Amino acid sequence: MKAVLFDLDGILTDTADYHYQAWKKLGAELGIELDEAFNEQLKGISRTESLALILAKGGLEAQFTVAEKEALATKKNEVYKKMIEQMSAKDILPGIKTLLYELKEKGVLLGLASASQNGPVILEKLGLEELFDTIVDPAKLSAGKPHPEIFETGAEQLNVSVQECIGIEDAAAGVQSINSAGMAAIAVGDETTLGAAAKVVASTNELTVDLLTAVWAE
Ligand code: B16
Ligand code: MG
Repeated sequence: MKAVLFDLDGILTDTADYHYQAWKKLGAELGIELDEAFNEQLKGISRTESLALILAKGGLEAQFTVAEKEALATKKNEVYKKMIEQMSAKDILPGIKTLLYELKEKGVLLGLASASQNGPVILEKLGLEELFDTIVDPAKLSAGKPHPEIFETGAEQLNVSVQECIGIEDAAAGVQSINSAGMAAIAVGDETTLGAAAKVVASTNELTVDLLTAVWAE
């Protein structure tokens, strides 16, 4: 195991809930009600694709021009950015900091494979930016999760093969992306939605170097 590629929202920190609250607010303004089950589909996919799914849910996809959709996505992002303003190291999910430091100590490379364009800002707020050897820029990808490109690019940027990497995700689209890239996937969350991963754990606390090494060696 030479490198670990981390998803951000839902793995390093719980921004997944902020995304949900911000989309819920926009949905309410448009008369579209979102629930947690629907929100599972939004995890790991881009802002534009999330908006498309929400508008489709309300049967409103044909009601807006491209420019109007962009404005709606920006509106959601402004709400989201307000929500993340106060974030700090206290918002790192349990067990993550220890895991990152232990991996670093062992010389394992760390990469961020997040669909979020806010990723670098959040890493900085969490005080984790210096631990990461690379960040994939989601704006430069031709296809987002579940396509493998984001994880393949992470491996390329770190100069390692996909077989030498582990990918960690909390979203079904992300697990599919890792699997399609040919990496071993570890998922955090519910076995029923994330069962395609090589290993599913209930909490980030269970992510240890030993667990990662065991999954990689399988
Ligand atoms: P932004 P991840 C993803 O991040 C989120 O899971 C997803 O809900 C969000 O829409 C996407 O980032 C884009 O985020 O609007 O900040 O660019 O889980 O891949 O780290
Ligand atoms: Mg995520």
